[in-house]
Amino acid sequence: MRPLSATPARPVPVPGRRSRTVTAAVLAVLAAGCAGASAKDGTPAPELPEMTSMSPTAAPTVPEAVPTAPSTGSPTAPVPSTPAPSTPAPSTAPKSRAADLVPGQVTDVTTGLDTPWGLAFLPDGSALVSERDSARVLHVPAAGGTAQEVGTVPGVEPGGEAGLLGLAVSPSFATDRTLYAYRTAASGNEVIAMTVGTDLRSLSEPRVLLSGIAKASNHDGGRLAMGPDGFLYIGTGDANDRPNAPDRDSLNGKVLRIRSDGSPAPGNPFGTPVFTTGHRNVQGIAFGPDGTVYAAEFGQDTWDELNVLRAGQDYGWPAAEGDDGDGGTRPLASWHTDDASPSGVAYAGGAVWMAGLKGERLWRVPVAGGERTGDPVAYLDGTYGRLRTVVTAPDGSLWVTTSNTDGRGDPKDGDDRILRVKLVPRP
Ligand SMILES: [Ca+2]
Repeated sequence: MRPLSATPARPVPVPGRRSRTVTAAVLAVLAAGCAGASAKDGTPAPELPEMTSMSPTAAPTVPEAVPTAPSTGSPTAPVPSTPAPSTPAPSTAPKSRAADLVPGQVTDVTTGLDTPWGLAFLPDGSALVSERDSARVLHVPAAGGTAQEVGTVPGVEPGGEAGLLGLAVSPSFATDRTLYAYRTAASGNEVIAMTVGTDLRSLSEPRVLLSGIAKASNHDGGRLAMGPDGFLYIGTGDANDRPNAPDRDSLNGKVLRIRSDGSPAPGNPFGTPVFTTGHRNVQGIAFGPDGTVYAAEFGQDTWDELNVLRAGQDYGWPAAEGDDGDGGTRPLASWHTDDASPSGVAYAGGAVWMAGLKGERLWRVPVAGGERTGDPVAYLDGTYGRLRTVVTAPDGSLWVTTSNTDGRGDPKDGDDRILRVKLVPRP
């Protein structure tokens, strides 16, 4: 068991970069007590001496972290059956428990998907899922089973990491039947809205809400998330053009926030769709119960990030990556890119859950009110391959999509799949 794992397994390959690890970062945060808070304020790295003095091999925190990952994080977890057999997984209402839930039983919701990307729940607990390259939207029953095609989104030009990406459902879906999607079109990335047929077997012609997001073979962002404020949050990438990220006039390398008609949300810091700046490639956005906005982004070669977003703040890219470099709001947590490469995030049970593609694991980051309350712990490590998207279902479980057919994975029988990860009280 290795809660903060893999980083020490391999030397940090980037010459000239400080070879800090997640473990070291966590050690420093724990040792410094309030260091997490100061780091979040972007104060210049007073933690450095501590980090370098505490080598990752000096592992006083490891024994503390291990018991927090009972039977779950272990790669020995049996495939779709219970990784935590000692946990009886009692009621179906973990939602009522405010905090400290951990993975219990893992089962298949559906299989046979082709690079699933976006996932959004409907009011009845069933879900819509997008396929990146086929541009299809599929309907998945709440109880699981075969995914049925709703329709194919026109005008999608897949390629590399681009295609039909994030989905979000209108808060008034029961009456307006509106589905939002992020698509890569000929002219660039766009946010569109469509009306879903009452039989869940048709989509209207798309209405473009927001365009002008540059596309590229990589760094297309693409995550959509409906905020508790009723506005649509959009994670974009720098489109392989780094100066986009800090540029307030560019929609790339940003988190954007718009109304349902595509206009900037009131309260946006610059009177534009831009909510936050200085991101490299945001594919994960989630909201805490207090409305805190969490977002994950891919690092270049060194540090992936989980950030707490605040309107108008700059998150440092490209001048900073993780805690390295100068400027920008510091991340809440960072990981070596081998251990995470994070796409989707979700909030449930006192934690942000972050799906790792290259890391092939699901990270649990305990949080409260935008502060980290403990060490990140990995679950499902290596068990299901690349993990793309995680969303909290209406019943309080997590639905997690694999991404082994995306050209970078090793598909097994039935891939790609949606997993249901039941959350249970920590034993
Ligand atoms: Ca950053």
